[in-house]
Amino acid sequence: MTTRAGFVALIGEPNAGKSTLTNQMVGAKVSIVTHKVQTTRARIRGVALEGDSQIVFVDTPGLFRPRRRLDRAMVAAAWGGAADADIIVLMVEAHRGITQGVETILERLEEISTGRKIALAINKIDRVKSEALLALTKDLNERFSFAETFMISAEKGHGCDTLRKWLAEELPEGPWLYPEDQIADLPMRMIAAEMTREKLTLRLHQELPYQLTVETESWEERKDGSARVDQIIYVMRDGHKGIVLGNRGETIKAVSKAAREELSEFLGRKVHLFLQVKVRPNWLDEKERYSEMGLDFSDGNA
Ligand SMILES: Nc1nc2c(ncn2[C@@H]2O[C@H](COP(=O)(O)OP(=O)(O)O)[C@@H](O)[C@H]2O)c(=O)[nH]1
Ligand SMILES: [Mg+2]
Repeated sequence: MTTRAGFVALIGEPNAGKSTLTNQMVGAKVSIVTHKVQTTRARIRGVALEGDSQIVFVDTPGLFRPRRRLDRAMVAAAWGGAADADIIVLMVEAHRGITQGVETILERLEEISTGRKIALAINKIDRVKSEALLALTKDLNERFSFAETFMISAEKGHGCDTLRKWLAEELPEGPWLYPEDQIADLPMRMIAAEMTREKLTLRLHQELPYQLTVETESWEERKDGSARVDQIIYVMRDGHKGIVLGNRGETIKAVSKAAREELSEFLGRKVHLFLQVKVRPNWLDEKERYSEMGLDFSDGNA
């Protein structure tokens, strides 16, 4: 039996649906998803099997014009993910079409295309009429010669089987890269921190989600089979701490409950989750915070 294996990097603007597609392909939630842009901060690998192929999806942060150190490190991680991959899939939102952001990405595709195929996935087809899709496909293929174009709905799963089968055939022959039952390449402490960050992002408004980070401080396996997980939420200002805690601690309680339930379901056992909020005005400039997120601090240098 010839096996195939390799990396497929998903790139695109923030909110294109990269994390949703990763989860859809893996069949489990390994990457957090929200309606807000720039939710994904690091490169997250989700593993899917298709026939004799093991496809490792590399979910990347979105490609956008970076302003802060964290933004720069995120964008560098996204391009880095693409440059290391066997195949790249550019995701474009069907209803938004060729935005300025998409144009900027298209301009840089040529330079990373050597030695690898680049496919186009037009996502969120559930939001548009099919006539619009044909025009968009044509337009995009005139700007870059994609190896193949797929029309998908990452959320509903439409077109995802076709895409997965194509990727499975295109990957190089070789032994599998991960054990058969592994679905993600991310330490559990980080997945747990991401779950909490997702719940925070869903509850907090405007810029606040971008100004905080979550770290798993300790993880203790208990004799009764449950786990005790302690996490710290770093915020930048006292005022932010108050907002994260909420009136009489309501917000943090709700976040903690939602994160605990999700983590407990993921692990299939009981979890005791303890959250603590700390004010750290300069966390965005602290090297250690970046390594905890799986990002390269020096990539953020201007
Ligand atoms: N209607 C629709 N929404 C989608 C689809 N795929 C993703 N979304 C939504 O788009 C938003 C951004 O998705 P996400 O996966 O976080 O995008 P990312 O920033 O590229 O990782 C979320 O609210 C998703 O639920 C899709 O196929 N159809
Ligand atoms: Mg994402």
